[in-house]
Amino acid sequence: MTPAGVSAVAAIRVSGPQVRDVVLALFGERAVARLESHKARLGTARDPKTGETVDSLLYLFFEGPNSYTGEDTLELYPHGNPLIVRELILAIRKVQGVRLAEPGEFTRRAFLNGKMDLVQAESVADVIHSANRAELKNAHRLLSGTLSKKIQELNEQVKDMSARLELDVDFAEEEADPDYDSWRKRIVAIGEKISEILQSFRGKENLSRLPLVVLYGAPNAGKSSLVNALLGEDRILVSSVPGTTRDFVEVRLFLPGGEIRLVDTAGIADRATDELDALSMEKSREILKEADLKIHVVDGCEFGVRNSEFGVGNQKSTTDSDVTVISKCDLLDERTAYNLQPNTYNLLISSKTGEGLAELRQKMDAALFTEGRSPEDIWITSERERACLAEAFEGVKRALDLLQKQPAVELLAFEMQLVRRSLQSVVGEISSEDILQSIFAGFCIGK
Ligand SMILES: Nc1nc2c(ncn2[C@@H]2O[C@H](COP(=O)(O)OP(=O)(O)OP(=O)(O)O)[C@@H](O)[C@H]2O)c(=O)[nH]1
Ligand SMILES: [Mg+2]
Repeated sequence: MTPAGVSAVAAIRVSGPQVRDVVLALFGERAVARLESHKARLGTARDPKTGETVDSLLYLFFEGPNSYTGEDTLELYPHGNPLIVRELILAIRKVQGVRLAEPGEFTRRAFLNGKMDLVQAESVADVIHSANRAELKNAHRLLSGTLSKKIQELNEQVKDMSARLELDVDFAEEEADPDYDSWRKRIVAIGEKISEILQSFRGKENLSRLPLVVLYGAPNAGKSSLVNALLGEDRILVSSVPGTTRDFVEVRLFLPGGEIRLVDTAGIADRATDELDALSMEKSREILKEADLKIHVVDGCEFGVRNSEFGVGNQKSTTDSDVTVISKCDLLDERTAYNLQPNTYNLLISSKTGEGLAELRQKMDAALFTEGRSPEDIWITSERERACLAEAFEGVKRALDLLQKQPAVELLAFEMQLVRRSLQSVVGEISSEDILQSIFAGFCIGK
């Protein structure tokens, strides 16, 4: 369950009918006799063949069906030394019938054993890979079955309708003309609900893609100092010599809404002093093009001077940045600060005193993460779910078309059956081996 590498503790999951055999092999007969569901125990795991100690560790047993997969499950928490983890896995594999899990196999089993439907199973990957709070919240909603419930309700409505339509087919001769208008209304209502979910699709391409914020400005403006101040540590070299930063430097920063990539660039001057300088500036311009948010850092001292000498209009490049900050405000005397025009910048900041940093964080957060913050929002992220829903929607359109042109109960019943099948495949009531294969192949091993 945990990635490779050294950690305090690692976690390994074993699932299936042989779990008790694994406990027997690692911990002996008494451990099996004392095994209790949902209870953790401390034990010494030994290699079943050599009897050598692998590690002393905590293990946790879940008796099926009350487990993640619905089968007997064992979780082991050895010390996070890769040597131990490897040996422990090798020891477990010496038990007859045990093999390594495939990516997503535990979740796949959970689905096959009815612990969750396919929408929920797919959302597990979203829960793990969501890059910000809004996405994570949505993934949790999907996992809890909020969307599944909506689809099941639709499914019930279509099922009910199909049943009535089929009844009409059977008794067509005895009945008066079917009430086509009321059929139409019901189909329209179903179509609207399907289309609502369809339109909520946002895809996964943004999932796990961190927003990019780029700081830029003249040499010596205080960009690197600002990154350090935001990080709360001296990560990037800072000096009073203009042109200190040559390459762009990327760091990760947590904002309330999620994690971002923050890039410090080489200062951009009007004119390059040498070839290296020109290259640095070129790199800065390149990365700026990819930015989701551009922050222009303007040296407060410079700004004050320029301001009085040339007027505010000289700050030409402020217009195409999203946020402009005036740096080093601790150095500004009152007169200069007073003369600054608030409409040409967004914030006064000081990396030295910390002034304005909280506001800057807030501005970045608002600019990058406000989307999808409304509490009731839920959206689908799975291409597969969208395709099934689109199919259902097409069916609805065909049914409505029929009603308009040449209403025939048999044909209508047939179309609604197709709609129902598409809805069923969204939640996985109908699914094929191929589909399951492609869904779970993208999962992590151990999930
Ligand atoms: N008093 C004060 N000095 C600052 C502040 N921010 C930066 N400085 C100083 O300004 C100088 C330049 O800072 P840097 O952070 O290296 O500037 P930069 O924009 O990264 O410069 P380049 O990498 O050369 O483009 C250093 O001497 C810093 O100590 C601040 O908020 N207050
Ligand atoms: Mg710098």
